[in-house]
Amino acid sequence: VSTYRFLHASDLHLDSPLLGLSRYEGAPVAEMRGATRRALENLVDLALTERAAFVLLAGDIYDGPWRDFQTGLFFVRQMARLREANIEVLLVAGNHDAENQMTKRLRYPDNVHVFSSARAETRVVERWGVAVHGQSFATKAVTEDLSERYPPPVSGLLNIGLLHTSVEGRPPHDPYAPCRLAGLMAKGYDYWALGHVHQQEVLCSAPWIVFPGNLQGRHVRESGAKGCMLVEVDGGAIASAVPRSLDVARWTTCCIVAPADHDADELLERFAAALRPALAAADERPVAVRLRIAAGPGLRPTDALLNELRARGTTESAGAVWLERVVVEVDVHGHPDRALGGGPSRAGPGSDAMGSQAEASEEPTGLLSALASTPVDEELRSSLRSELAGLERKLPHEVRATLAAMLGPPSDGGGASTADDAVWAGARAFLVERLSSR
Ligand SMILES: [Mn+2]
Repeated sequence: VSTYRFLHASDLHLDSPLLGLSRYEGAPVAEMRGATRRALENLVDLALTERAAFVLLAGDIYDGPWRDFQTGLFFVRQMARLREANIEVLLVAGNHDAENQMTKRLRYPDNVHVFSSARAETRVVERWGVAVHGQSFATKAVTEDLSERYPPPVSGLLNIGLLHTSVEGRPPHDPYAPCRLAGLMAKGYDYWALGHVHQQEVLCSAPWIVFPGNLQGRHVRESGAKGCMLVEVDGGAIASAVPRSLDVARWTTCCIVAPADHDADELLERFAAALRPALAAADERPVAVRLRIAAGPGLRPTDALLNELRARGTTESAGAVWLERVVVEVDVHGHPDRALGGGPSRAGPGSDAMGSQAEASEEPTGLLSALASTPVDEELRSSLRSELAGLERKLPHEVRATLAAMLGPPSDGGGASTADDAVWAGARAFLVERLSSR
């Protein structure tokens, strides 16, 4: 076959939580739930509709070891759809799903080839006249240049290198399996199908050296369209490689300047105006928005203001906007930023994968002051409850009984139980101590 298409994707991070989203009434919770799974379904749909010859997955299929087998079962189900259509999948493990990281595993359908982590190997697919060379990560932190030991190209075939790498270092990505761009260019392959960097980037087009970026953005720093590369092969050579969007939700940052008198109506108008282009760019998808407001020192980040902004976002988008966080940037005298909503001081519901974890790099000083000052409000209390309930289900029942005795009966919304307060006080003391010692 001389003309065909294949797909190149990487960094699926299947079942990775979407970070920084606090649930509120009107937010597109259902639409964003399971976004990484929906994006993989979209990839498989694209492979089927484009009649792809094969699919390449360049590492970080999983975010880490599976919490349970559901993640693996879901992946197998999608691979089985490709098997029905006779589409082969070739994949390497990356740093997140390195061989020694995965505590649970399942056998894959026979259309899936996983490259060895022991050495670089070549998989020839006769039907398409292609040789794919690859090696999986054995451990999380692979520091040597794996590409050096990739086999020489097989003459007469289309040669593809499948590799999870930071290339010459691409901060903020961890510098795993670093290699030289010149080394990749000199290898004699036709296409380097890379993974690890979550931003789509074509480093070179002769030969092709490509990061497709991740399949679905997972926090506000992974903004814009996400998807895979659709690659055309014609007469044994790469004819084109174009990005295709597969994500089901977008992340974006909107910036506005507060009116000088901090008039709330005008502030909301400016927010609405900033939202419109972001919504248009997202093409009907739900959008998680971080709003940055440049303001004089008089703008008070109140709960009422946060909810006015949420309400306006919902109105403008018919419920497609999820206001991730509002950051008020005080533009004089170097006052520290103040954050509203989202983030560490107001963790979201812990009972599902919608994301309640704080981003690791968020300001620890902000967290410290939040911990020192935050009274235990109802939102936090109920989020703590659901977090504990989720944990509780996984415990052996004798431990569960002890825990139940410690916590007492759940408060019915209004009442503050002293057991909750004790848990909160303990958590606060622990976190303040750990954060202060840095
Ligand atoms: Mn990754």
